[in-house]
Amino acid sequence: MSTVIDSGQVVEHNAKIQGNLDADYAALGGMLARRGQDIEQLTALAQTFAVALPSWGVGTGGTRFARFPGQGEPRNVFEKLEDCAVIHQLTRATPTVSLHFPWDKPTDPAALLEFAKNYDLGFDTVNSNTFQDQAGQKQSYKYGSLTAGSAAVRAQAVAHNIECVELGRALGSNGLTVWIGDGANFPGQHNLRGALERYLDSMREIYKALPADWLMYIEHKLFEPAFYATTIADWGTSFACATELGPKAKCLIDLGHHAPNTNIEMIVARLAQFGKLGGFHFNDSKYGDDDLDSGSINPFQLFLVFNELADVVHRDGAAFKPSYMLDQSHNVTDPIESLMSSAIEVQRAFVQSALVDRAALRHHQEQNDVLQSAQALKQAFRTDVSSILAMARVRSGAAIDPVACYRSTGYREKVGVNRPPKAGVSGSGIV
Ligand code: PSV
Ligand code: MN
Repeated sequence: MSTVIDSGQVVEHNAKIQGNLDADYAALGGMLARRGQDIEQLTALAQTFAVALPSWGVGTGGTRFARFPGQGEPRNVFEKLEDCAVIHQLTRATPTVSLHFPWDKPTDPAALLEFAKNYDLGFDTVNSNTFQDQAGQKQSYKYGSLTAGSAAVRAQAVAHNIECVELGRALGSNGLTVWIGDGANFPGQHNLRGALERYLDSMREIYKALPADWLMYIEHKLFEPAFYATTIADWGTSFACATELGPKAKCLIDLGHHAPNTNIEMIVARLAQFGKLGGFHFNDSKYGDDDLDSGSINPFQLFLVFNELADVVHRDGAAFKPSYMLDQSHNVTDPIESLMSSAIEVQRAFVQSALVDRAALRHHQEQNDVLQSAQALKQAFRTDVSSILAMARVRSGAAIDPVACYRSTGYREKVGVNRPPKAGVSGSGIV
């Protein structure tokens, strides 16, 4: 196995601050012990956490308007994997990458798989793209893809998704995420029911092509690029479609794809209750956006989502394994730093949710002791588990402070020299 960053640099970084971490860890351990909680168990749990990286997140995105390219942006899928390898090396929380086709389409999947394995990376769910036209494509998606009125357009979109499954299979993936931008910008633009009927017909074709051990993830999004009626706009439509398609179809929740103030943790509870919660795209947002770093705006919401997930594990056992992925891409921070921070924030919520005393919470709920019920959650959320996360990283061979360690290596400056930008080419995939 190779590492992108010299592992000696990580050891050197850790050595300088290990003493501080040990002191913080001992203090937190003592406090948790008084609450009857074992810090060692929590650290071991933190070490099991994994979230997939979005290949498109290591480039700088355009968010809503212009794209401001960053220094040393990856120009192809191999360079994207190098950046992902840095993130995983320094956090040990991101062992897989979610690819997006055709942006990341490999000419030789076996060589790409080998390249990834050499950096101790694997491939998570693959993503299809029928939300923009690609060079050389016969039909245009301007008026829809899987829902289009034209049978030829739909056939092209179905064939692309099936190709994604084949590519994913060659890369060891076992899931296909389907997000379509289809919808209408004006009342009357299309028949609302007809569009969904065509979507289901197309999805049935893709479903038939899924290997036995694959899942298909249906990702809903309230609006954008359609501004009047997005075909798969909400979890209700997603749930209905997943139910209609069969057991291999599940719903994927992208945290940013809801109206402000939507109770996302309740959507989590509902989908889990009915066996259709497939996975997540983690990010944060304040308005209708879906690209900010996890936990940067509403960390309590992220905690409440994980609180529901912990409740499902408590009820159904560890067999419940939804797919965790990050989905973010903006252009004011170094994407490697932002993705490391996001992975750690999601891991933080995961560990905090394990601090909730479920028996006590249940007791307070049964007694209708509303204040204590709320406090049971707040106490867990307010507990600073940073030293648990850092200790988990050290024990897994990662960095105590991934951002500081990354900056000390000068990686960004080095790739800035080795990866001169190509005029007019967006390496990120997002325009
Ligand atoms: C759409 O906004 C989305 O969340 C989907 O997951 C896409 O695949 C991804 O962003 C990249 O455009
Ligand atoms: Mn998404």
